[in-house]
Amino acid sequence: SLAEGCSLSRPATFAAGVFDVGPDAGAGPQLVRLPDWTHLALVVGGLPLALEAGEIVEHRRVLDLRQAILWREWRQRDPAGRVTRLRFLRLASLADRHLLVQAVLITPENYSDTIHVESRVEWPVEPGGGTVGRGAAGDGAPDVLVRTTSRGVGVVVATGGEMRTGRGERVERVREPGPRGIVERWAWSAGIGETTLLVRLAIVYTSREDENPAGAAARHLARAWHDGLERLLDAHVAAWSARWSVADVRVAGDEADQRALRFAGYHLISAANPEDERVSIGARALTGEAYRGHVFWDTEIYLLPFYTLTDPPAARALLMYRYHTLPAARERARALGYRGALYAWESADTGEDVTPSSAVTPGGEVVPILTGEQEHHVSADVAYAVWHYWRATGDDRFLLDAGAEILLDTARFWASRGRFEADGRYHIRCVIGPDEYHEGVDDNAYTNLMARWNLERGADVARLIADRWPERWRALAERLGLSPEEPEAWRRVAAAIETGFDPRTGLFEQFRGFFDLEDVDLAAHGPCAVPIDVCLGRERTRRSQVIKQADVVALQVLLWDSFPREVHEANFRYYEPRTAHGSSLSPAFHALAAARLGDTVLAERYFRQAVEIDLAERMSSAAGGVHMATLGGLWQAAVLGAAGMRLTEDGLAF
Ligand code: IFM
Repeated sequence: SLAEGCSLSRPATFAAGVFDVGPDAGAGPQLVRLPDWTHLALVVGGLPLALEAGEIVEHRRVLDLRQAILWREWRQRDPAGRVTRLRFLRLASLADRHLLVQAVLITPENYSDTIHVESRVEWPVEPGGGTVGRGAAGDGAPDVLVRTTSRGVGVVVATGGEMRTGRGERVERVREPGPRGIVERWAWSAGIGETTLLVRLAIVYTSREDENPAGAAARHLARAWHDGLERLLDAHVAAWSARWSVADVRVAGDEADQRALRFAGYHLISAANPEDERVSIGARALTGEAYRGHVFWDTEIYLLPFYTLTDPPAARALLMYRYHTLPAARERARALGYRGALYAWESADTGEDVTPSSAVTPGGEVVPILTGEQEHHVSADVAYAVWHYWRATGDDRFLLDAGAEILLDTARFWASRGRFEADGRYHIRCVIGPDEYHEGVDDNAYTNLMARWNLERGADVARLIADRWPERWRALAERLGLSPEEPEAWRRVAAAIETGFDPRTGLFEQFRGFFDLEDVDLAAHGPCAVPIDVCLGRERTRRSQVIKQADVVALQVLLWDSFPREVHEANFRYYEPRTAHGSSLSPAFHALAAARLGDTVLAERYFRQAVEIDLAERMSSAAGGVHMATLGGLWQAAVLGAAGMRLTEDGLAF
């Protein structure tokens, strides 16, 4: 979006963890649209300056990934022939998470005239649901306050601007309440070739961090002004430099891949906050409204490896979010008649399941969404991330204070989710695996094998803590009501879990009956402008072996060391041609698996396919925000795939 707005601009500001329920209560909570702090109206000699008025002489926006600054260079010839040059800078500080900075240099190139600049910080016209706002004028008073109605969270956006001419003279500011917020105005007679600088700071505080967000914001704003622009910029750039020094991936010989990995790193670094363990990262982080800011398994499976290996405190905070939402996961399991903890398929601030119950297809049909009821593998995915974080970092304190409880209660869930049946095997019925084209399936290989893994790690962690920290174990077991026999029973369940593995072919059947479904030749089907389930129709897709996204392939990626190479080869070659990549999560994991199998050509093809999701608008969904799982998957494809990095008992191996 552009500061002065245009017909395509749709600015939005979100704060992690600030949700509200909209008028459509059935749709669940969504990230609250906060006041747009960036808005500026520019008027030259009575004419508004806009890209759409007059002639664009030059216009370039650069997202500086190294310093995390958005630069904009703009030269506009207005309808009266006046050429104005503007240079903008905008950032959200990594050194100070409350601080947002905007600076603009304005130069009249071929004229002298009066220029007016107006900033308006207002609560949105279409607030997220019942969100209400109010404004107050005057320095030191809260600028714009938004209060979420369903959650009662208050958000204060305190702003202020300062303008100086090239001669160092301060331009007088008029500050007053507007109809929905605060307005600041400057007007000066600009001499030809003279550059004027406007600096604006915005401070965001929520009642999540401070009981009195207005007071905290006002104090913070005063401190920031005292520090001054240069120090604020230096601190931000230094914070980014520190993060890049451990997170950068260098690619020799391919600039496009290099840029794609830096783009991924930029968004991954931006999205995490090691200081807040009450929030996680939504499918699009804070970059857009798709999925309403909800958190999926994407975080634990696609993003966590990046954080675990480059920023353990951020990884820990993300896992603590799952610890704090464990009560909701326990309640969900209990409500559905299971034991232990079943994490929400879609989670927001409380950890309750907030998956919408229906959606409208591109053809206008209202279809039920069953993932909230049936996509249970998320519990094993959370456990998987906990275990790997602990293995990589040796953070015993986290394990004892939080991680073990997650591993134990998710294992307990799996021991209650399925049943021993007449064939002596343990079956898990009526689930949705990662391939969401097939609903209500039995013995999904991904779900069952991840459940098996979860049960085994649950039993392992019980034994480990009982041996190494017997006192802690006694307290934990008592609190969870765990008898000494229970973890041993998990091992028996794990040993009996149906895997769908056929030793003759080396294949896992994606779910029971999958091999009997119609085999559609996707390659022969040709390009399809819409997702394949729309092309074939939902019914036919359901009755076919067409797969939405990496399912068995995702299992391979996660449990790579559990299977011999021939099994990987057989499964990848079977499932890859049947996968339609209807989810943005899919191509990067295919790149990773292909790279591990040494199929460089296919790995590169999938890597580029994943890159194009955000950098070439391949799935026509970029307006909803960047696809965080793709970006985390790209990092994994490069580091764990192409570079072949693995964590072994002896440390890192390549
Ligand atoms: O979590 C994913 C899911 O696997 C496929 N649909 C999109 C979700 C959010 O990215």
